[in-house]
Amino acid sequence: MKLPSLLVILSIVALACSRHCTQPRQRQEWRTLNDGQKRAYLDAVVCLQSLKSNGYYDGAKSRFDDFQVTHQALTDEIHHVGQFLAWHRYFLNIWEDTLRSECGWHGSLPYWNWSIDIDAGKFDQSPIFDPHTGFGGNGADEAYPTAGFFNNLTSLPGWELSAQTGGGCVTDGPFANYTLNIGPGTLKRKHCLTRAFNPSTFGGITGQNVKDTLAQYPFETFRIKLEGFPHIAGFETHTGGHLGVGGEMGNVYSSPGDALFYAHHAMLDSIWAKWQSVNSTDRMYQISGPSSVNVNASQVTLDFVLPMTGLGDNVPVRNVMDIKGGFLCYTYV
Ligand SMILES: *[C@@H]1O[C@H](CO)[C@@H](O)[C@H](O)[C@H]1NC(C)=O
Ligand SMILES: *[C@@H]1O[C@H](CO)[C@@H](O)[C@H](O)[C@H]1NC(C)=O
Ligand SMILES: *[C@@H]1O[C@H](CO)[C@@H](O)[C@H](O)[C@H]1NC(C)=O
Ligand SMILES: *[C@@H]1O[C@H](CO)[C@@H](O)[C@H](O)[C@H]1NC(C)=O
Ligand SMILES: *[C@@H]1O[C@H](CO)[C@@H](O)[C@H](O)[C@H]1NC(C)=O
Ligand SMILES: [Cu+2]
Repeated sequence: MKLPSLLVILSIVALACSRHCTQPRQRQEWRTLNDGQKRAYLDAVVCLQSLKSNGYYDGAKSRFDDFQVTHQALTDEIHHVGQFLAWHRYFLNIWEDTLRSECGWHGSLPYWNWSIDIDAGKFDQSPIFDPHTGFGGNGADEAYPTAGFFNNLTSLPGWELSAQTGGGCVTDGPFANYTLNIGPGTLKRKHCLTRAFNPSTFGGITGQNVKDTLAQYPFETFRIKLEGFPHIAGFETHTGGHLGVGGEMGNVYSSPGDALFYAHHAMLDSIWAKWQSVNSTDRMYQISGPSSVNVNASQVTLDFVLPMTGLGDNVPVRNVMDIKGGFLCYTYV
């Protein structure tokens, strides 16, 4: 055998091995981390906020902004479409990788099981809002010029603005006093991180509603139930978590400005992974739904390429279907 062809074979073998997932990262529920692990994650996020932007978009100043601005720019292509879950899964993975590679963090992305808090009737007292070992609490009780889910809160059925508390800047925890450069909504304006807890959305994130979501079949009804509005009126897991926290998290464009976004979406991703694992032969590679919000859009397929505008490579949906497939390598515990 000639040397060049041997090299080709060796590199194919090496590539196949590197794509093999032998030690998946263990993504844990927030409250199962010890205080040191919680701090390490929050410190890594603060680190990302202090690193300089790679300059993908005007207006992004930090590496943290790079993530938020990517989501903001792509919002109309990645929500209310068949690739909604796939895109967010991939986005979270880049976030997790970046915290590790650029901020020296050694952990796995934590998820937030809000059902534990809702079912106990103690949303406000969730350890995830702890000022010292969490993300800080509700916004101050004051009006702040922030934009709602579609830059217009009143357009959401079931939304009771009167039930809202807070609304102003978050005043404790690691992100108090942090100045966001991207958002609110589609804007790029310096502002504080806001939250506005709203119990009128909590029905979307109960343990029962997670069960009801998992019971959907096929993928088409599952993804519609999970994403919720505007496919269906009222609140589901996706919208319930976003608008239950409210403020920046309540805006479909700029929500990654609140680091809770990643813990919330990891929970949604875990629900999808659980749904897939019920019968992976049948469900692992099920994907459907329109590939854009345009009228008569074609159906999304496994070959549909997820846009990442430089934050990461653009990859086909197929690559992110299996969380232990090799391109991705993690699991939920
Ligand atoms: C989330 O919490 C609910 C309510 O306690 C529980 O039934 C469910 O098993 C939990 N799920 C995960 C993935 O932790
Ligand atoms: C907000 O929604 C209401 C009710 O759907 C609508 O009348 C109003 O024009 C919207 N405002 C903006 C700024 O989009
Ligand atoms: C935020 O700023 C205020 C006023 O400067 C200060 O009192 C407070 O300690 C700061 N909070 C944090 C968490 O840095
Ligand atoms: C899983 O799905 C495959 C393919 O559709 C099917 O043949 C099989 O019976 C399913 N297994 C179970 C346990 O439902
Ligand atoms: C969508 O498809 C329908 C039925 O084929 C057609 O009548 C309509 O003109 C199409 N709309 C657009 C915007 O392409
Ligand atoms: Cu999103």
